Amino acid sequence: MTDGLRVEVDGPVATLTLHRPAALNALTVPVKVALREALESIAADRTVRAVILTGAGRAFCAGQDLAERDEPDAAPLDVEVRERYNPIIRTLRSMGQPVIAAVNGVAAGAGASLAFACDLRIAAEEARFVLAFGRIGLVPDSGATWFLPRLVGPAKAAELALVGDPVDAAEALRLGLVWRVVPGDQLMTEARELAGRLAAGAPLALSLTKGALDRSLTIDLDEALDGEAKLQGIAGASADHAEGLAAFREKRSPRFEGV
Ligand code: T3D
Repeated sequence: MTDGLRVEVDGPVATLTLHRPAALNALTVPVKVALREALESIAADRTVRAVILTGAGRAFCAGQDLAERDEPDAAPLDVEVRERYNPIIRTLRSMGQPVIAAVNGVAAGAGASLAFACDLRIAAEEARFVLAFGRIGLVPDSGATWFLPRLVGPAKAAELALVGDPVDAAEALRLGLVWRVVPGDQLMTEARELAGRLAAGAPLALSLTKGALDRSLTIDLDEALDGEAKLQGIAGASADHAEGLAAFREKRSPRFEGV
């Protein structure tokens, strides 16, 4: 536990908990630095095969800590976004492991963006998403303008970003913004169960799939087909593919090693 971030590694699953509950886990510079460093460290750790990102207390994350903006040495906003937020979002997308956002409560501003940048979202019934940027005269950042149209389509994205009404868990499920909604006291159990399933998967194939999905919306079908063939060549040459075939033949669960 350091700088408002708790990092726990349990076997192949790492859990990162934003931990400033009195401020709804708002993001200070130390928290952003700690989160970036933790993600980069996990990205390089082949023993970690799935990641959960959640928040302590009643919130997932209230976005930028607004108290910090009053500090005389606060960085200009463009610098803060470029140097502190964007590397976190880039790492979430470039790391091979799947990342689950366990959205335990309100996710506002860059807190919502953090959840959108994860691969899967599972929400507590109390969760809500608030595109709070406009209320304080800012634009959505940390990837919100990129992720939202991909997650919910351009019309709904415009509604969420421009009108800014909160989206509760039931609506988020209806929109496809979250994978599942569960009672709050079952959230981490469900998230760990999902993480365990992902961690038992073939790491190389999951990593290649994650990258292919990210690229898919900016390339045409021919490029996607060529890309899939190339990736299948890589996955098909892996020991994990041989293990998957052997497990199928022997009617047992595969034991993937990530090679
Ligand atoms: O600035 C840059 O560097 C650029 C990057 C920007 C990225 C961004 O994230 S901009 C958006 C920043 N976030 C917000 O504007 C959200 C502000 N918070 C809210 O709108 C509401 O707090 C919530 C909708 C998230 C939750 O509402 P509610 O009624 O459940 O809780 P509350 O009573 O408003 O807040 C509880 C406490 O958390 C309260 O402190 P207190 O009075 O008990 O001592 C409140 O001040 C504190 N808190 C909530 N959000 C933040 C925060 N403290 C600092 N920063 C926050 N973002």
